[in-house]
Amino acid sequence: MTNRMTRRAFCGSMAGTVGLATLPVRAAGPQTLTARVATAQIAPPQYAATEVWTYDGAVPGPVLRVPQGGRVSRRLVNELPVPTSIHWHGIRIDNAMDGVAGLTQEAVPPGGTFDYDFAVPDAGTYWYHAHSNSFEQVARGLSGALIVEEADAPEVDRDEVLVLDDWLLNPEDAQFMTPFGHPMSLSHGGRTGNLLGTNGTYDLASGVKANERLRLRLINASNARIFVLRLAGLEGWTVALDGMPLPEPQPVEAELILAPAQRIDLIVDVTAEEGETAALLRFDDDDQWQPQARFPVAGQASATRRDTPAALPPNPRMEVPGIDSARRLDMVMEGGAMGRMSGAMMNGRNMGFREMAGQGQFWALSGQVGMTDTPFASLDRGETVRLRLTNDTAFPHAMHLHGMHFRQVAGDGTLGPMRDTILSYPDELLEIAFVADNPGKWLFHCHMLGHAASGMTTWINVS
Ligand SMILES: [Cu+2]
Repeated sequence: MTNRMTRRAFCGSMAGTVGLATLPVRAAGPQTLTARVATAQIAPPQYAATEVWTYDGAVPGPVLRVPQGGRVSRRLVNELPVPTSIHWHGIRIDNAMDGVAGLTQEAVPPGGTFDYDFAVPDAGTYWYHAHSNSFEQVARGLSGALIVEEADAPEVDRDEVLVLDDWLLNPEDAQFMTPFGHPMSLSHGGRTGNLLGTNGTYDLASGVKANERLRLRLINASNARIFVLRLAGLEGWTVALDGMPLPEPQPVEAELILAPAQRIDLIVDVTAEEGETAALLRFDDDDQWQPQARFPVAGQASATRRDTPAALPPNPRMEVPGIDSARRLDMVMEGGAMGRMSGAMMNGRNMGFREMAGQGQFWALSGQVGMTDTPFASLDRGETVRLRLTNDTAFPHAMHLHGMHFRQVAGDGTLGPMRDTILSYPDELLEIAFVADNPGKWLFHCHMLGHAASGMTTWINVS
């Protein structure tokens, strides 16, 4: 005690006398996020390091944390050899900051910068990623977590961000297989990796204590993989989807499905005992449950488990009123391998499927391949919209709306949880509803990024 006191007094006197004189003045200017080439040991240690594209040298990029209602202010510095931009996925953002190259901004050329500065109205788990040639840039590593913290956060012992990803590497040299837009993956399920991992490593292990309470923020940053997940030695609740709180915590009893770009917030207790290993398991390509992330248990946080957690505080503007009188829209997803589509409109003319395929395009939304000058729909600011989505393809698609969250409309008219990305299975008919309360040009696209690049991208206008 005496020792500590003495040291403290010493430090105090240092700060009082020398500190002011020697502390460097903090350089003026914005905080940066630098996109640059680096190497990372994402494969097991017997393999070489992989050349990756990063934010600030790391895969995934740094975890950005900001209080709800605060601002994210970052200068993107592009040190990549190609143009890029950053999309802040799931943030109900000012349109000019949405980061979609060619729609909301010009791509930032090599050597260039762009100042992102926006408010974050909603607490929750979000992420940021490249939105310029995304199917290549995200696959090379350009993504990271954006955590918006509740003023009144639930009580947990630890808050862990788990960015789930896969990488398609050449086993000979552990470098990315190219091309990123291989026609076979574009026209089928998309680019899936042969190495899976979490937070940039193939075998994430994070020590925990028995009965410890964790908040796990799962983010699927992969190009096209639908993660099927299960808990082992962990028991708990889903408390938020795509950043948005559920009205009540939902006990995790079945498998969790995490489509590309989706997020799940869990609050879990470590029920495994000391010496055991708890885990987040995934259902693997070879039909086995494999650890996606491991949690070796050492020590004990408490003798017993705690009570069910309270729901997260709701975010603003979560209601979707007036669905009975809403404007109705219909969209059909078409194309792909083994599909029924014979052709679609592309670059202003009707094209046969074979000719489309010759130009690397395989998909259409309601008969239109990719972006056009006119939006799929022009919406009045504030109106409620119901959009029916028919999946007339042989593949699942994870459809993402920028700028606004939506709720699924069930057959009986009830509304599901609020999300920004919804998984649609082959031959399925889904309906979503949202309030078009955010003005601007908003992308609506498949988040299987190869699909988005080969026809499954459109946009809506809200004014
Ligand atoms: Cu798709």
